[in-house]
Amino acid sequence: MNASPTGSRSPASTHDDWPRIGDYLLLRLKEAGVDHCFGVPGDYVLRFYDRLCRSDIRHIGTTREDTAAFAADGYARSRGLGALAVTYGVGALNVVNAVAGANAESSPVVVISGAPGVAEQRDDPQLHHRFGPFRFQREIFERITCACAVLDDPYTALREIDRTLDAARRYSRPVYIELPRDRVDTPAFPIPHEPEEEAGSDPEALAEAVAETLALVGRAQAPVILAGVELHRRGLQDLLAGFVLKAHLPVAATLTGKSVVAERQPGYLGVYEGAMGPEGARRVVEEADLLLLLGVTPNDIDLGINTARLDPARTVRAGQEEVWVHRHRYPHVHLRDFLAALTDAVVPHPGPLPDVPGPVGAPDFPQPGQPMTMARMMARLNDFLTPDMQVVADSGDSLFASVDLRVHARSEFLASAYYTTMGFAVPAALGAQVANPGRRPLVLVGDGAFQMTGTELSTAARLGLDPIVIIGNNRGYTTERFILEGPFNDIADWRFHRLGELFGPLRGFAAATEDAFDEALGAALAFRDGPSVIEVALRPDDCSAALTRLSERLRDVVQQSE
Ligand SMILES: Cc1ncc(C[n+]2csc(CCOP(=O)(O)OP(=O)(O)O)c2C)c(N)n1
Ligand SMILES: [Mg+2]
Repeated sequence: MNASPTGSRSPASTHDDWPRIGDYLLLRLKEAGVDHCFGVPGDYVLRFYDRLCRSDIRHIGTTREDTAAFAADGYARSRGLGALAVTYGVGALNVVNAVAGANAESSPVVVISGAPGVAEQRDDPQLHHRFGPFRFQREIFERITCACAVLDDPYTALREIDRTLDAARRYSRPVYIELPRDRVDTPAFPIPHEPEEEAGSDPEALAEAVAETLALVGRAQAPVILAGVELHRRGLQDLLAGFVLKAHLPVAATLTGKSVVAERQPGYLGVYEGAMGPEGARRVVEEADLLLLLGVTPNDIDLGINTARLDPARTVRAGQEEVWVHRHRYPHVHLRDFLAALTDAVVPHPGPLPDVPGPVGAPDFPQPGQPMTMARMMARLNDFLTPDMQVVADSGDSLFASVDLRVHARSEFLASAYYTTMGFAVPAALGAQVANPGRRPLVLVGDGAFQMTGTELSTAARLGLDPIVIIGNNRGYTTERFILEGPFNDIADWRFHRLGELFGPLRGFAAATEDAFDEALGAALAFRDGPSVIEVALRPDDCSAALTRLSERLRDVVQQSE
């Protein structure tokens, strides 16, 4: 769309029965299941904030804009759409990393940015927050979203709102909507909303792909399913669960798809991540004579920094809109249709499901006075996890170690697992709990990542939310230490357990030993009136088994590229 004010028409002043642009945007968001909008106000977006506060959508103020975007991302992963509203320049540019992450991770976040009014932009003045031609901001977001609109023209604004929101849901990716401040209250031409017809699967290609796949499944001795993140983003978890049950096949998940299947069900193998993942899952997946890759995105994290051994000659791969059976490609076959048709026709596989060790608990915990380690913490958390919790992990060892956690039901593990931005977990947990108050977040975060966006804990406290935040304080960037040690990996040693004095009301605990950790965890579980912070003292050189495997691999990569 043309962002230039010269191309836009004047607001229609006489059409008082036409919806106003800002109100229509809010209405359509509400209809799409968005009950909350995160963000920080500023003068270019204040008129929209005024409409927001009069609407059925609740504003959740955050301490920064990037955390608003992380929160909207966490919200979107639960609700199917999340929204944030920020001011021009200083606000919008602050969200670029988080929105790029949502784009990389297929999370449908709606970025609403205020902007100087169309009339104000006309003479190209030097307005505050400007950083170049006015179109620059839209151009930046064009690279990290699937659709952009500048609502400068009242004759097309409503259609543009519909188009962008449809795109966010259809492609499960972020969109950008820029609203000049003098267009918020402008009546706009009410074009009827006609959602774009989604092209369905090609019936013949679908039938052939299903027949070929089922013939292979029928002949295979040891077929295995590998479930990926696309199943979560398209809301296909129930379909997958039905297929797994009827086909009677073992199933593993990728790290980005972790928890897309219930992790405590029979036949669940654990996370497969090549040589970086747990050995049990690796062995069964790599020894399978037929592997069904469902919704798997072949990124380097899921492929264990290219240590995965997946032979295309033994693989069926179903992506969003195509299926590969060995090296034959079936275009225009949608994942949903493929999975549904497979489920209808599959014959249960005979034979027992492989016996892979379940979650590692810690029956001998606590050893009084014993210093905490990452491995023991994860083992203990496996005993404490309850079905009403969702685990939110930040980048760093929190993410890698959580490979060994088994969450209960499906879709209760949130992370920036592929884009791996630090600072995701605390704000994403805020968004996830606002979206789904019935699920209590268990946040796993390193001291470094917490120092980036931990201020959002104060928002959780303000809202009376009760996440349990476990901060692994290893006094620095341990993940980086294992790849390349240097003084740049040391950070300030905060007294995290005293955050309540600043961010409260919240409860803080310091846990250096196993008995202190158990006591803190018990008290945190019982405290439901606000957040709990458990600061776990770790040695700077302590790490999970998964991080040891990863860093060996990354060290090779870093040294090879020198
Ligand atoms: C925004 C961002 N900056 C830098 C990095 C690179 N990085 C990856 S892990 C890491 C260290 C994380 O430290 P901490 O949160 O304390 O976790 P730990 O590794 O100590 O478990 C860094 C700096 C990143 N992933 N994201
Ligand atoms: Mg650290």
